[in-house]
Amino acid sequence: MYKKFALGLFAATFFCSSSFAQEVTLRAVTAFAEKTTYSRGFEKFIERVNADGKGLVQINYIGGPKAMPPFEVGNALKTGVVDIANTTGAFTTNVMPESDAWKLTERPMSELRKNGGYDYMAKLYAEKMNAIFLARLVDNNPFHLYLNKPISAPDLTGLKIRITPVYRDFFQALGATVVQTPPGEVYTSLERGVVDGYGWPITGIFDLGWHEKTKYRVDPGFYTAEVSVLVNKTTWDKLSDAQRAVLRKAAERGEAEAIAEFDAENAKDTKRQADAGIQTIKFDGAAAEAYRTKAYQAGWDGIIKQSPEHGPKIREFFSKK
Ligand code: 173
Repeated sequence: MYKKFALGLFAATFFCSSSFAQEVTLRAVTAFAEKTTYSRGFEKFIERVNADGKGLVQINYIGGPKAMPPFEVGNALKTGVVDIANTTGAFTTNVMPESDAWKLTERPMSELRKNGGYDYMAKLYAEKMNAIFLARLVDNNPFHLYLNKPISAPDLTGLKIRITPVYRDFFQALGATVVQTPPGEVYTSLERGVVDGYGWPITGIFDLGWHEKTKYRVDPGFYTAEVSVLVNKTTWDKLSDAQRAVLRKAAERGEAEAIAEFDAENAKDTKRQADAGIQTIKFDGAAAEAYRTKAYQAGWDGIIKQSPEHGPKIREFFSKK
């Protein structure tokens, strides 16, 4: 697979060193399984580009984690092994630690594009990942803790929980022992009892059958999931204005649709989980408030520790407090 990528890259560099005069085909990967919740927005984006971009720009969808491990996508994009990627900040912290901060946004992208928050992050993506942050396709979609052992207070002492960087600081602050895995290893980890629970958003647990191995969901949720389309900047710089316009148009539509789309999806999957027999462990009132406050506190502490230079600035743009 990688050899094929590398040859393609060589050919692209050799034959079109300055710009893509004719129709160009861009290679795309997604960090989430194909045709599942967190790839769907990207697949719609690709359809729109391929419909609109005839004679200008086309996307060759190589696929998901079977083609490339999720935690390698950031580096593959940076080095130009792929031209476009659908991924989340938690999967690209090896290239840019600040990317995981999107989970802490308390303002929609429409506002962040005006208040300087988008520009600040876009500059970091360009500098650290050689990437254009084109569009956020997932927003308004809280994360939750899912468990197979009941808890009566927000205390995870003695429990082993599957994480990504999204949940690490918060679940550790609650006393958990954490184990990082890509989504593709969650099912077997639950099945073998390697973990007692996992972090994941409110939507998507049915995609890979995890509902079969899940007893409880803890409410309330916390943060908001982010999945976005990134473009290799070297590739982007070679595109014509017309080619970029095709990508921008599909990106803007996708980003504009995300909030309403996830309003509907969140409600749908909440009901589906209840129907599947997943019980809720619910913290109310002051306990819920304390749980969420702790989540954001631990989250920001983690980002600022990873990036003392940019973390505090990003917090000013993203946070309500
Ligand atoms: O849990 C995860 O794998 C994760 O970090 C994530 C991020 C965004 C959407 C879905 C999952």
